[in-house]
Amino acid sequence: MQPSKPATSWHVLGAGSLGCLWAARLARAGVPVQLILRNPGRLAAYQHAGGLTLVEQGQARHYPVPGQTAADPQPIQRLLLACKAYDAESAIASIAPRLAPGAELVLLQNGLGSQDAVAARVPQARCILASSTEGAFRDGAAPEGEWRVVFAGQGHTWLGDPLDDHPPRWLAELERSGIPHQWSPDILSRLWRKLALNCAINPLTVLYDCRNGGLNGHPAEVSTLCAELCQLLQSCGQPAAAVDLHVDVQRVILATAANYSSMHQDVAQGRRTEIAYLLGHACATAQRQRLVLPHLTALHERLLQYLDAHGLPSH
Ligand code: NAD
Ligand code: KPL
Repeated sequence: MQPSKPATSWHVLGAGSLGCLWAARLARAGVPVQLILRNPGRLAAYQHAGGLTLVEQGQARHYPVPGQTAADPQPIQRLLLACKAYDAESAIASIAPRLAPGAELVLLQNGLGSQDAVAARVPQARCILASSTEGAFRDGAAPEGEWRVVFAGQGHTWLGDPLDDHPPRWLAELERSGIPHQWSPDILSRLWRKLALNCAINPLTVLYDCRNGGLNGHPAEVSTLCAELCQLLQSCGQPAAAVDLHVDVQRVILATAANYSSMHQDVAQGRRTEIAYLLGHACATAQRQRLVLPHLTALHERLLQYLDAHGLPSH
C-alpha cells in the first residue's frame, strides 16, 4: 500500500487578530499550519511567547503554532493573507518566490483594490477572495498581548473566486476546524455590498466622533450617501449589491448602535485606517466611470482632512 500523502500545510501571513484566529482553529483541528512573522526579531519574540493564545468566551487556550519568516525556504502551497489591505501587496511580494505551482491564496482584506494588486503580483497563483463578519482583536493589555487574540464576535466568512467558481477541496478542512464559511459564486457582489455599508457608516462615525447608533441623528446624510452608493454600484456592474442598501444600512446602524465602527476604533487608537480601500476605492471607481457623486466626494475630502489633522495617513 502507498503511504498516504502528508496533508498540505496552511501558511498564515500576518499574525494579527484574524490570522491568529484562523491559525488557532486550524491547529486545534490537527490541520498543519505555520505563521509567517514580519522579521527575525518578531519571530524570536513569538517563539519566546511559545505560540499564540486564543480567548473564547473568557477561556484562554494556548496553541504552539510553529512560526517562520518570509525568508524560510519551504514552498508555500496554501496561504491565508491576513494583513491589512495597505500591507497586502508588499506582504505577498515578500513570499512570492516561495509560491509552489498551483498555489492557492485566501485574501482576507476588507474593502476592494488590494486583491487586484495582489493578483497582479502573483499571476501564477489562484486568488480566493474572502469577506468576513467574524470579529477578533489583540488583547494589548496582557503581557503576551501581541499574540493573544480575543474572539469577540461570531460571524461568517464568504469565499469565492471571480475567475473560477469551483470550490477548493480544502473547504472540508475549514468545516473540520469550525470556521463558519460558505463558497460564494458572487463574492465581488458581497465585497461591494460590505464596502458600501462601510462607506455609509464608518466615515460619518469618525467625523461625528460617535458610535454607530449616533448616526440616527443624521438620517438625511446617511440616506443621500446610500443613494449615491447605489448609483455607483449600478454603474460598476454590481446592481445586486445596491438592492435595499439604505434599508440594510439602517438595520446595521440599529443592530450595532452601541458599537464603534472599525474605522472609528482605528482613528481613536491612532492606527492607520483602510480608507484607501473603502471610501477611497469608491471615489476612484466613480471618477473612472465619470460618475459625479458630490456627497461621497465631499465626505472623502472631509475624512482625508480629518485624518491629516490627526496625523494619520490618508492612504
Ligand atoms: P491586524 O492588524 O490585527 O493584523 C495584521 C497583521 O499582519 C499584523 O500583525 C502585521 O504585523 C502583519 N503584517 C503586515 N505586513 C506583514 C508582512 N509583510 N509580513 C508579516 N506580517 C505582516 O489586522 P486584522 O484585524 O487581523 O485585519 C486583517 C484584515 O481583515 C483587514 O483588512 C481587516 O479589515 C479585515 N477584518 C478584520 C476583522 C477583525 O475583527 N479583526 C474582521 C473582519 C475583517
Ligand atoms: O463592518 C463594520 C465596521 O465597523 O467596519 C460595520 C459594523 C458594518 C459598520 O460599517
